[in-house]
Amino acid sequence: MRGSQNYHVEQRKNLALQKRTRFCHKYQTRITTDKTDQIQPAIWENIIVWKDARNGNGDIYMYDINTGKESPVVTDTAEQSNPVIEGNYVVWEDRRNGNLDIYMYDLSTGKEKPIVTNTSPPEKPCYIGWKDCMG
Ligand SMILES: [Ca+2]
Repeated sequence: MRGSQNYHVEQRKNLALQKRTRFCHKYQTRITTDKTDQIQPAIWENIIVWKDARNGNGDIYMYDINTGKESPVVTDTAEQSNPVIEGNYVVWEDRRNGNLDIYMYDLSTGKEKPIVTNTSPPEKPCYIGWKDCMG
């Protein structure tokens, strides 16, 4: 009797798992199929951006949910990482100049531009700012 009860409990668990799996698959859409890592996703309205390793280093790619179209945002040979998106602007960390800088891509114009390319360590501008404030 006990073995039979365990069997029915296991059957109910398996059924619940199958329903949950079907539910998840119904509402999930795979947007990348490349064999390398796609990580650090961020989303704004219908655009998803992420760090992509398909070219052998970190790049930034995007996917438009409305069109189903994937496209590169930046594929520079240096490392790009940690993308964020808001409105038409994609912003990320970029090592193309040998240290971490911040770059931006404007979706409305298709233009990329550096935001911060200071070669100093991040502590130095803060320290100079502090000294300037103190006179
Ligand atoms: Ca890159």
